[in-house]
Amino acid sequence: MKTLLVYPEFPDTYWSFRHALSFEGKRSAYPPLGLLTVSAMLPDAWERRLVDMNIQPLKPSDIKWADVVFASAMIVQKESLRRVVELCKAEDKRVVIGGPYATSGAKHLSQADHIFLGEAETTLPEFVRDLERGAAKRIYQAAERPALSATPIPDFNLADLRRYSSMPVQYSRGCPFQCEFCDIIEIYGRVPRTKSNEQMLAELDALLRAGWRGTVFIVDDNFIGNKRNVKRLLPALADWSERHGRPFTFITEASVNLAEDDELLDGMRRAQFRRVFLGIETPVKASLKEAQKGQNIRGDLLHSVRKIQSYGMEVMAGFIVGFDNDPDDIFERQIEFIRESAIPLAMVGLLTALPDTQLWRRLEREGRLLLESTGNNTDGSLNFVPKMDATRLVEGYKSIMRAIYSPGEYYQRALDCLERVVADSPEARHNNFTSDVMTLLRIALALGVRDRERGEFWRYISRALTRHREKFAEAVRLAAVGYHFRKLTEGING
Ligand code: B12
Ligand code: SF4
Repeated sequence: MKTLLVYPEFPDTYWSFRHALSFEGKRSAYPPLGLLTVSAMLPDAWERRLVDMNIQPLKPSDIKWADVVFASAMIVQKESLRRVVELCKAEDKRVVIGGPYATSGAKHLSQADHIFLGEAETTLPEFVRDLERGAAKRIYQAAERPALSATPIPDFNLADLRRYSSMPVQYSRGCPFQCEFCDIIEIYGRVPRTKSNEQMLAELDALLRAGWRGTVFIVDDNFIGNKRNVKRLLPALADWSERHGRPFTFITEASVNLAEDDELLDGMRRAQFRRVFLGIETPVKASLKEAQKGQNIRGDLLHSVRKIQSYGMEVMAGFIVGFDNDPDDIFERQIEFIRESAIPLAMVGLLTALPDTQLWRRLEREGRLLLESTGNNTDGSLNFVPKMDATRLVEGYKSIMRAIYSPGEYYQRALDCLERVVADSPEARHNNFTSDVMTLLRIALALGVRDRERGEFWRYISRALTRHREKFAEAVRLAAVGYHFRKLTEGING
């Protein structure tokens, strides 16, 4: 069976990092882990090819080659997915779809032959058996959420790893919290399931064998969802890292209560975690309460951020405006918080009701739902009727983005972050010396010569060199990412 695995295109969003990636000569941040995992679950005898449309076009010859096409997508890729399905059906190919969008938006994908709802560890082997006896069903949904012991090592070799800036691995699925807007707990459940230490280390071995060095993103929605197991993993991870000469630097996502646990923080520092994404959402307690985000109300959020930074980890964070309880001065308060927290990468979005979430159900009951979300919470579109005047909300949102990504504000946060985050060794590098120099030259040319804000760039670089010479590579990386965010902000502000 010739199997074509297709990952549809993302729009140009904050998360695409496209403007920053081009400096490194890369087109995309991560290969599609869902499809690499699905590929590893297929029978050995099946031939496979991957087309990640974020780095290469889907050619008619790819479709013609295939007997069956597997596609995976998030909601934000839905338009591209729809086109992929149409193209493949025009060639009369069997099309199988899965992933988060298929799970929550399957009703819109009527053209696909087979739809996988949720995780595929138990349903994919069932589908292969059904297909072989000519009785494959249209919908596959697992009766229960699978234990991750059934998850194989992803087929990393299927992707051309050199085209990406980082590699993804997954340790756990699910999160114990119950934030109202969150679809993770609907898709992956509230009981975090983890892989074993052996599974995780085997995945890292596989990445190492595939030639990878550099950043590895542990894509869990909440890496510390199962604290007991994570505390067992971290020493093994630190030990693996030392034995292999620290080839990887880790990034992950975690809930804010990470700051309450020194043992975890210390374990993460030893295991080479350098960046962590937190769901902070808002400094307004009434809005956090409305979002059922009790874990963010317990302590002082600014203090929590500072504490995590003191363990050598840069904090990135998500922020949201549009809660019913947001006060009139919410926009100024978010700007102030982001400034004081020294979080360079602040992903501010408008509240979005994703399908099948508690928020979706409440807004539906209240008659406030408008349409399905675009999936991109930074494009300035609202899919529900907010309490605040909608125009004021969207304008206020844009004003936050303009303020926090103006060069002066951004570079100051980056410098404050470099000051606070002290790591005991440099980050693992993916590129060799020559490509590092090329990257630096491209950044200097774009930000230091062509950009109208070049004065701010050189002021930042000279301050970074005087105060944080040993972190020069970090300072340059932050400048590149800041440039990406500024370019997109200019886009949403017209
Ligand atoms: C890594 C990640 C990213 C990476 C994507 C990298 C990449 N190339 O894949 C980055 C950081 C770029 C990203 C960005 C965004 N992301 Co994202 N992301 C994730 C995250 C944390 C992990 C994805 C992953 O690798 N999972 C591990 C794999 C193994 O799991 P899986 O994909 O679910 O695959 C399993 C099954 O679904 C199934 N399966 C998957 N595909 C297929 C296909 C077939 C044919 C079959 C049979 C089965 C199958 O089999 C697998 C094994 O069981 C998920 C959360 C999560 N827990 O999955 C969010 C998530 C997918 N992202 C989400 C969102 C909303 C976004 C953004 C829109 C955020 C934003 N507001 O801007 C952006 C959009 C991207 C862009 N450029 O604009 C949502 C999607 C919601 C939805 N219903 O579609 C999720 C669920 C998180 C969330 N709740 O916010 N993301
Ligand atoms: S902490 Fe994050 S992953 Fe967990 S329920 Fe809240 S938003 Fe979802």
